[in-house]
Amino acid sequence: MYGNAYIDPDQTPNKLTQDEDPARLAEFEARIEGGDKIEPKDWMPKEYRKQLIRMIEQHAHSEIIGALPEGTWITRAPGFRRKLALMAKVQDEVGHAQLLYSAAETLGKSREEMINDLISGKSKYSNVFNYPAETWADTAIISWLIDAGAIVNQLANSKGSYGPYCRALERICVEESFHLKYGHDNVVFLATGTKTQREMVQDALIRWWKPVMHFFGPSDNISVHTKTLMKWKVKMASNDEMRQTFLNMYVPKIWDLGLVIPDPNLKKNESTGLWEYTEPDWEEFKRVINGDGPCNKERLAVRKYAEEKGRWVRKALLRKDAEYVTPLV
Ligand code: BYC
Repeated sequence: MYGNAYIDPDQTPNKLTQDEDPARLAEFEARIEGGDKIEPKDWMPKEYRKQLIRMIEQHAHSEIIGALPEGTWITRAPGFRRKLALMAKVQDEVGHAQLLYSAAETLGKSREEMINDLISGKSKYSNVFNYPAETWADTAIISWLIDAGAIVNQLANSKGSYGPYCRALERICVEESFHLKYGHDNVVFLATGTKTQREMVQDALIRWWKPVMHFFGPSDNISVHTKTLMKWKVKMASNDEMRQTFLNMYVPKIWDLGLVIPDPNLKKNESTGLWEYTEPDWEEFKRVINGDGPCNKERLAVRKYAEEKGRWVRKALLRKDAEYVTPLV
């Protein structure tokens, strides 16, 4: 376990707010307690701003990088209808990134800085997108189970305290619910298909189960930011609570399809109502989110390429480079 490596004594809630005006802080916290939305021009503690930028920026990066594993299958999708649906989904994910970058920009960090921090490896993005989509069945599992996990997280947090993030999440959830149906349809098709198709989807589930369990973040006893973020209603449930909600909703559906989840300890404890499972390998999680997963280098290389090759378009749009601008006569 890497647990204590994460605990930073400067991150305790008292230390985080001790340099703030106590009266303003109390007023701010009372607003949050009363269910108000905080808007960009409102006063907010520095740490609230910093935490929101970190989380929304990571979320935006996850959407834009998350378009890549499935995106690699557009040219190989089985059939024209599936190709169209996958293109629309991937396009949606990139659109989510745009919404989220805009929400993060309201807090004072420019999009350029955020993209630079992504490409340089300074900012994180979701662990799951550092794994390859080896077969078409992997894209089905991603669209079903990762989108499902994202909806669990986003639906809860859309009721949170920061207005622009909540509004972006509401809209994203509507689109994600189509992705979930699309993913479910693909998984059902494979799971009820030929022997080869059933084996393909079973193998994909085996590959993705571990990253999916990691997706909700480290267990509550070792999560660094949960306490502060829940106090300020940025996160509306803890990592373990979200993982439990997901297991409760989706394990029965997976079992209904006759698929085997690769965890012999997975079962619902009927007396507590909670799912029991093998503790995820948090050392592996830590390695992957810090740059040492199977596809980290490839993912960032693609983003870097897109950034460099698209520079002239951005310049032209911003009219910073006359060479590319059609004169308005
Ligand atoms: N991956 O204190 P903790 C999608 C980091 S995309 C990577 O618990 P927190 C989709 C965490 O950042 C939707 N890193 O953190 C797109 C922290 O490191 P730093 C993705 C993770 O913030 C395309 C450290 O671990 N969803 O749906 O309280 C196709 C300690 O963690 C992860 C979002 O981004 C992770 N999974 O809680 C298909 C949701 N988990 O920053 C689908 C927005 C933790 O101190 N984010 N870390 O260096 C959140 O809700 C929260 O940030 C988390 C983590 C629940 C993920």
